[in-house]
Amino acid sequence: MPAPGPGEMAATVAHLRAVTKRHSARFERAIPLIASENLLSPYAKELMISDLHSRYAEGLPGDRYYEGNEDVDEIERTCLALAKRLFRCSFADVRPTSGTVANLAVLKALTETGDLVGTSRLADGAHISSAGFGAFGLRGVKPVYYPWDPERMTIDVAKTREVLRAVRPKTCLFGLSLFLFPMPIEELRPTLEEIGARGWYDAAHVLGLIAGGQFQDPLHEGCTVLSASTHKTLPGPQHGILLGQTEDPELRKKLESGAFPGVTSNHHLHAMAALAVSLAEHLEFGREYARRTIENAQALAQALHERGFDVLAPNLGFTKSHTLAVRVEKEGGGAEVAGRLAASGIIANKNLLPGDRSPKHPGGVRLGTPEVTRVGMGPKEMVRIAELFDDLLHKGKDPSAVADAGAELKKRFTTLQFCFGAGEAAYRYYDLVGRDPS
Ligand code: DSN
Repeated sequence: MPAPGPGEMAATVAHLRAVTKRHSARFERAIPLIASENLLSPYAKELMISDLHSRYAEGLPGDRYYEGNEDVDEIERTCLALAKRLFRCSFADVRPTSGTVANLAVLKALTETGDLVGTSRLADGAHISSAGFGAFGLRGVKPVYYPWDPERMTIDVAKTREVLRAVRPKTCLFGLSLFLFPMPIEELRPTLEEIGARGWYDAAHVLGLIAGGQFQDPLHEGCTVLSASTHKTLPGPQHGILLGQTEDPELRKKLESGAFPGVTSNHHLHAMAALAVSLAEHLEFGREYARRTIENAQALAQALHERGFDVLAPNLGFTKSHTLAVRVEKEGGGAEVAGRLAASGIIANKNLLPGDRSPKHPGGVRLGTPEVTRVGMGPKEMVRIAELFDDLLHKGKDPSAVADAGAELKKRFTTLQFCFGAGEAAYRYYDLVGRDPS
């Protein structure tokens, strides 16, 4: 595509392209360790910029509010079938446009204003959906917090049983954004049954690990409903999904109307189609990708621990997921350390850790391995990344030297893996006809 032409607005468009290109180049050099980020495959990306982006299709396949949806119907039916096959479940809805929107759809379907809903505290790793200032507040439900077991780094089963029996919430949400270990759903299942509560699992972070058979399987352990975003360990587009293990027509209808018209109008057809590609790719490559993602998280945790970092849960093997958490108070605190890492090309986020006293001063950083695994890094590279942390945060090495060393490592890992079209550039910016818009 030629440059947009003369004039102020054309120059603005050209500038936006240049900044986006700069952004891509930044990430091509960087060591990306945000636990909630990943890269889209070439075939999924292609559908993201297809004509589907321009269309409306409210409703469900075969029952739309708009005309012209014959092909959309076929794509959505395929997407639904792939989702049910990948997660071995009986219900799917691929219309939520994000994880939070999926959570809102479940809240609309399962709860009434004023209800009590079981969940974890933000400091114990819960997503902001559970907060009064988030989706819970919007729906007007009140959280009932599960006590935390710092020894097992998950919900304290015995104390949670007591809370649930005393308060008897009708809905119990499980799932975290700092998700190191599976949640004890099977252990809590008899209590949920006893009090007549429905188990709901927010799988945003671990969706790809569940699908790859490398984490717990909540829909077969006691939760009837699962909500998630689709772009973390499942390397799909930014979108959302609802899954269920239920034949109850009333519950299915409630979930479907929670999604539409509850919390969406159009459901971003380009992203839904890209999701279908990602689900198919995960059926083909997901088991190995999930296995390696966890292996890398454990290797990075071990290598940081050996270099004197306070990685959480050493007695439990640090993590059983894609995520590890490092308490960095002695290195300056979560905010300062995340900033120093970013200035050295290592992208991570500050994070509240269990036991933190003030939400304004997160004591740790959260690190994740979905993206470095996606570009082909393995345990050897995790050791090198830990050395970069050590150089920067313990040995006082110059940030730009650390950034150069990180870029040197990254040079060999800039193509997409675990997808059809593997080997395609992961970060390079191309225009629609494949040219570099310099
Ligand atoms: N904010 C995302 C995360 O980083 O965990 C979840 O929505």
